[in-house]
This record gives sequence, C-alpha cells and structure tokens, in this order.
Amino acid sequence: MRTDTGQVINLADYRPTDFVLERVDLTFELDPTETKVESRLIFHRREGADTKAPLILDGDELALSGLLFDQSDMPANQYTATPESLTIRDLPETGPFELTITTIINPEANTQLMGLYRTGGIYCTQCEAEGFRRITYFLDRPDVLAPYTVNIIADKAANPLLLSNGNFLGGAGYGEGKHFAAWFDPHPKPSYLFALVAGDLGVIEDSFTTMSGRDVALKIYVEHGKEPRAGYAMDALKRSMAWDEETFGREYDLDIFMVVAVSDFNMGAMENKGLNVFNDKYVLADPETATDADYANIEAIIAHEYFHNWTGNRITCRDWFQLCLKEGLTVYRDHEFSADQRSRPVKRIAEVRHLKSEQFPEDGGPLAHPVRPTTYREINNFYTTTVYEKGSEVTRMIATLLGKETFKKGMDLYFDRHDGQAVTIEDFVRCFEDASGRDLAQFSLWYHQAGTPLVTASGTYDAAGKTFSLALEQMIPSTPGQSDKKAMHIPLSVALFAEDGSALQPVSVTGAEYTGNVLHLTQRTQTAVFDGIASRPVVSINRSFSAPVNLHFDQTPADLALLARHETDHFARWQALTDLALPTLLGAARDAGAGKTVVAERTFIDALLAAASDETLEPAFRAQALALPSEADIARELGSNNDPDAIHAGRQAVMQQVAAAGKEIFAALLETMTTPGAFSPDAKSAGRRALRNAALGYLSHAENAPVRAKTAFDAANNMTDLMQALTVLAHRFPDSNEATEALATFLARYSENPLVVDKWFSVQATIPGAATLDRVLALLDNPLFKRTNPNRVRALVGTFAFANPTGFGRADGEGYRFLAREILDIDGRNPQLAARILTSMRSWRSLEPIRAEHARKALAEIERTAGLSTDVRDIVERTLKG
Ligand code: B3K
Ligand code: ZN
Repeated sequence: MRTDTGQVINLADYRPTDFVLERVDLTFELDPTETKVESRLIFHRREGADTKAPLILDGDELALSGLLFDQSDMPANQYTATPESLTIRDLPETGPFELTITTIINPEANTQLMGLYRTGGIYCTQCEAEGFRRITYFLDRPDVLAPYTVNIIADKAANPLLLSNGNFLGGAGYGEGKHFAAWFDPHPKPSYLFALVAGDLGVIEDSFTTMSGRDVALKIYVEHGKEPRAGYAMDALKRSMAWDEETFGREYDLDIFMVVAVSDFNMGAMENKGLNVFNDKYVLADPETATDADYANIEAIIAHEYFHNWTGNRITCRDWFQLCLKEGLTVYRDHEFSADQRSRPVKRIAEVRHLKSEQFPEDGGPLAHPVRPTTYREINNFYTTTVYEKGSEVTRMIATLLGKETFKKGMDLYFDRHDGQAVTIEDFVRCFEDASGRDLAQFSLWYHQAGTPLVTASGTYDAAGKTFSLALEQMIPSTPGQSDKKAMHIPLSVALFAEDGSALQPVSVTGAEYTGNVLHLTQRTQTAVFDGIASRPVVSINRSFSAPVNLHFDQTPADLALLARHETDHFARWQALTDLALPTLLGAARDAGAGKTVVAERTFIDALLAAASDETLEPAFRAQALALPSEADIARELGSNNDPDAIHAGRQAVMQQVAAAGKEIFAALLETMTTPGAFSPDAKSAGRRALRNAALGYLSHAENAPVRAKTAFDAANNMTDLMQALTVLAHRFPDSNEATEALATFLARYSENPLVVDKWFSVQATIPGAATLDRVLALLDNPLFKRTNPNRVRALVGTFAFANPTGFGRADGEGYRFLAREILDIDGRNPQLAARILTSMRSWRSLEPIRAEHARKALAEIERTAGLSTDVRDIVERTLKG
C-alpha cells in the first residue's frame, strides 16, 4: 500500500512533458503471481524542451527487471529506479529513441484492484486514474497520448480469452500449452484507458451497423452460465449507439466493442477504449434477480461508458483537474439518453433527488470543492458527485442558456476542434462562446466556485399597474479555501399561473434578461418586473431544476397546491409537493424531538393524495410524489443540531397520518396497479410497480401489521416486488416472525447469486434503530460476508453508514466507532474503497453536540493511526478540518 507522502498537486503547476511519446508496444506474459511486462516506448524530446532534462517515469510499487536503450543495455549510471519512479538521464537531444522496460508484477497479490489484478480466476485491469504505473513505468498522465500494440501470452487452457483495446490483429499457439493474441488500437489514447482481460468467460454476441454503414461486432463477456442475464445490457448498448448517432452525430470508431463483467471492482464501470470493464452488478439482470432500479442503472451505465468513447476517449482531459470535462459532460449525455428512453420528468425528479441527497451535502460540508478543483492530494478522492453530478448540471445550464440548437452547434464545434486532443474546461467553454457569441466568463464561475448558491425570492403584485415584481438575491456560502464569492450567472426557469391554473404571459419583462421562460440572474440582487399581468400570479421558479441552487421562496400552501395540480412542467409539480411536505416534516422532527404530538398539515396531505390518485398522471410520477423527502433530506434542510431519532420519529408519524387519510386510495392502488402478462422491465411497467409498492409501504403504516407485506412477499414474481415486500417486513416489523422467515427464505433461494445476497445484506443494514449495529456485527461474521469483495463491503458497511441515520448515528456513538475500525481494516487492503466509505462522515458537524463529539473522536482515532493510505488520510483530514 502506498502510504501518504503528503504531496499536493496544483493546477497552476501544470506543464507539458519534456518528451513526446510516439508509440507503445506492450507484451504481457501472464502468470498469477509473476507476470512479465515488457514495454517498448518510442519517444522524442519535445521541441523547445530543456535539452538536459531527464525523463522521469511514474511507478507505484514497481521493481525494474530490465532496461534497454535502442535495444542495448542501458548503462547503470544513466538511470535510477525506485518503486515510485524511473529516472533516465543523458537522453538524445533530437530524434526518436526507444526504451524497453521490463517489470515483473504480482496480480494475485493486488488487493487494491488498481493496475493488473485477478478476480474469480480472470486477469483484469483498472488504470484510471493512476493504475497504469502499477503495471509498468510510464508517463502516466492523461495528456500523453499514443497508439498501443498489445501482445498477450498466457496459458491456453486457463485463458482461452485474451483481450485488449482496439482491433484484433491475430493470434496463434505459443510454445507448450500457451497461446498469444495481438491487439492494435490506432486511436492515440492516454494510459488510463488501457485495458487487458484474460481468462475463461462466456459471451453473448450481436452487431451494430453504424450510420456510415460499418458493421461493429458487439460482445459482452460474463461468467459461464450467466450469458442469459446479459441480454438487457446488450439491448441498452445498441440503443446507446443509435442514440449517440441521432442526438450528437457520434459514430463508433473500431471494428469491435467489448464489455467484460467482473465481480470484484472498485466502482461501477470503466470506459477503456473498445474494452469496457464493468462491475457485474451493472451488466447482469433478469426479472427474478434484478429490480427495476437495477435495470435502469444498467441502461444508464452502459450508455455512460459507451458515450465516453467520444467525451473522454477521443477528446480527453489535459490533466486530472479537468475530470469534469469528461465526467460532467458524459453524465449529462447519459441523463439525456435515459430521459429520451423513459419519462423525461420522472427521470429529472430522480436526478434532482440524487443531486440533493448526495451532492448538496458534499457542497455544504468539509469535503466541498469546485467542479473544476485547483488542488488535490489524491485524485481518486475527486471522483465525486460534485465533479459528476454538479458537472452535469453545469453542462445542462449551458444548454438552457444557449437553447437546444446553439448548444448542439457548440458540441459539434467541440468535437471538430478537439478530436484527438487532451483539453481543458476553458477549451470546452470557448466552443460554446464561439458558437453562440455569448460571453460565458461569469457563467464559468460554476466551475470554479464551490458551494450551493442560495437564491432568495419574494414577489409583489401591483393590481392597478398590472405588474408583478420578483425580487431575487443570491448568496454563495463560503467553502474550504474559498470565502469570497462572486455573483454567478444563474438561469432560472420561471412561469406565472393564474388562480384558475392557466398560464399568465407577461407583455414584457424588465430588470433581467428573460428569454424562453428563462430569467437570467446575474447580480447579487436583481428585481425582474413582469408587465401585463392581469391577476395575482402564482409563481413557479427553477422549473425543471434549471439551476442547482437552494431556493427560499415563501409560498402559501394554497399556492403550492395550485402548482402541484396545474404546473405544466411535471418536475415543478413534484417540487411543489415537496415544498408542501417539507415544513410538515421539519416541524414533525422538532415536535418529535420535544416529545410533542406531530400533526401533518392538511393541505399537504390532500395534495399528496390528489396526486397519488390522479389517473391523468403517469404512475411513475405518482410514485415519486408519494416518496416523501428522506430522513437525510430533512436533516439537510434542518441544517444543524440534527437528532436522527427525532427526524425518524417525526417522519414516521407523518407517514402514519398520510396512510390513515389515504387508506382506501392505497388499497385501491394495490388492486389496480398490477402488471399482467410476462415481466417487462420497460419504464411504464416499472412505474406501475413503483406506485403499487409505494401503496404497500403506506398500508403497512395504516394497518401496522406485517400480514399484507407477507402476502406480497409470497406472491411476488419479480425482484422489485419481492424486495419491497422484504424491505417493509424487515424495516417496519424487524422482530416479527414474518420478517425473520422472509429473510431466511430469501437467502435460501438466492444464496448462490452474489448480487442478490448483497441485497440481503443491505436490507438488514438499513433497518432503522440502534439495535441494527448488533445485527451488522453479526453479519460481518456470516460466512457469506467477503471482505475482499467491494460490492459486499459496500452492501453491508457502506449501506449502514450512508443509509441508516438512526442505526449508524445511534446516540452512544458506537456506530461511528464501528466505522472507524472498519475503515482501518479496509484501508489495509483497498484504500480507494475505504476512503469512499469514510465520506459517509462528511456531515458530522451538523449533528447535535453529543453525537458530533462521538463522531469527531472516531475520526480523530483514524487520523492518529500510522500508515494510513493517501486516500484515507486525505479524506479524514479534510473531514475534520473543514
Ligand atoms: N471513469 C471511470 C471512473 C474511474 C474512477 C477511478 N477512481 C468510470 C466512469 O466515470 O465512467
Ligand atoms: Zn464516467
């Protein structure tokens, strides 16, 4: 493990390499514990570079076993090799030269899952961000692009499959029991996109004919026997390829596109050129084992990795500070894809829920950083929701500001101008400035200023003058390292409605630019005056969540109820329902904390039930409406002095009252929202299941008995229904025989399927209440708990810490101490995984003082430990400091 070196990398220090890499020729002789890697590199000194500068190649835990210069041994006094670097001096001032570097690595011992490692008997690589340097000494940075040839030699029986990036050149037998394969990737790429996979896997095959008529072979590799479960991923892949041609004019550029699913993987998936490697959780699905959410995730992630081929691979990042250049943009592209494949407003609601529950707390806590950071200690800690999801929102705002057509022009210009290059956010933004003629300097602050802006709005109506004035003020909270913030360019989609729900169109708007319903807030305070408004308007602000801001706008419950019923933007209807729910939920948390009776506001209950039973609305939307803001949402809105038990009790009491008032509606939904016929994962059917399952959840509150959920558990014929029934049983009635039996039945039925076993761990890790910690401790000793498998660790330890506020956050602090022990244990094997799970502590300062002190001590315990990885040290120090 690489322990912390304390080294800080700054954007301001960026400079190009002294040497230009022309081509890469790699030969792997695979062996589980002694893989030989021979790397032939052709370089020349960059024009204008220091003629004496040495070549310094990166390494990580490497040992050099051979070094040739133009095929002859390199004199020992001309180089220095350490595990972290290889420095070569006295290299030619001009002209190309060749280096041949040999290293021996041990894939079996690689528990970090970075570089070349083994999973389930398969050789597999993960090189982003800095994993390639664990394979061979290299200029391991994204602005060093070259074409790669890869030769793989391995035992034939154990590794019938030998895969790498690009197109297959050929293969043949190679000595006793061995064979080899050669691959060539003509598209210059950075090392982080390198991939190699070898082993014995099953495959499903298909093909895609591109817009210019080229046939591309499509292959998805999975463990033998799991082939039928890869069909949905293949379908999603073909839809993604067609969509990128239709929407962005982007055509695939190799003869083959491969996806390999592996079970030990640190994240979701990886966009290696032509050879995507996936966590099998985001490939494998069938009705019996995957939920509707799993299907939606597979579709989104298959699309995301495929879309990277243009946004990330063909055009890549100059340095890792530019990560959002590829990630924010590619998330935007996959969001748009899913919106087109499914229901746009429902997709938008899901995106905003995710943004608010994951990114807003990050932006409001000690780990806050700009979408384009300027400094880091460990780049792996910057694959965050800020870079990804806020980065996507920033791209979306560009589209909103410019309009669809001009945005498309800007994207076309970006693809034309920068294909084959490693570029910056400034290069990206300039394309939109050039395409639109608009100055985006102020807008660019979205990349540079951290913190979620707070927009405060207030309206006044002048009946005599028929004018409506909307006063707006923006405030950007201070964040670690950034206290003075400038006013930002915030695009707010605004519409006015009359009391009867009809739209009110202003004759003119002064005080702010207002184009196509978008009001441009560019100053700290600004008042927009809408002329020609015949009656008092009900105002809808930030429709479709046009800007990722917190909005304070005092609206009466009656006005919100009107928007919930009449807004033409369905996202805004959901927002109005949420705004109606929040005061009740916040009040309920306070009342429950003070031992007072909780009373839910009637307008809110009526509006919620009206939406739930409105048959003109799609079921998926109605299900979203019924899913009240989560306990984490309530904590975020309360902001400080949070008591998770009070928040939970208050929310449960509100659920109870909604359930009592809507009992008949929920019973009817349970009867009618069925999905007859064969199972289909399509969005419509999934929406019906979601609504029916929401009703089942409420009925468990109305009836306060496990009977109905048990019946649903027994009757379920798909994983979505089965999981919801199991969740209701385990969470609402954890001590009942029904819950115990259902958990046992579930495990007995699926113990051979690791992805379903993960669900079994997670559903128990999220049972509310202090007692769950004991259950989690017992589960750690369960023979099915595999510490080396990231999905399993996330399913139990991660889910407990991230998604169980009352269990993890129990008042005596035992949950935090448990996490500290686990983090230290995980860090010894897999620093990236440990650091990621540790971010669950990021909101510790907003806890009530006793819990906050327990949390701080647990963090300090980690901080004090010697030998921490860079990853964990970086997170723990920032979490304590910020
Ligand atoms: N680019 C990868 C993430 C790599 C994470 C490295 N720690 C997956 C993706 O965003 O598509
Ligand atoms: Zn990505």
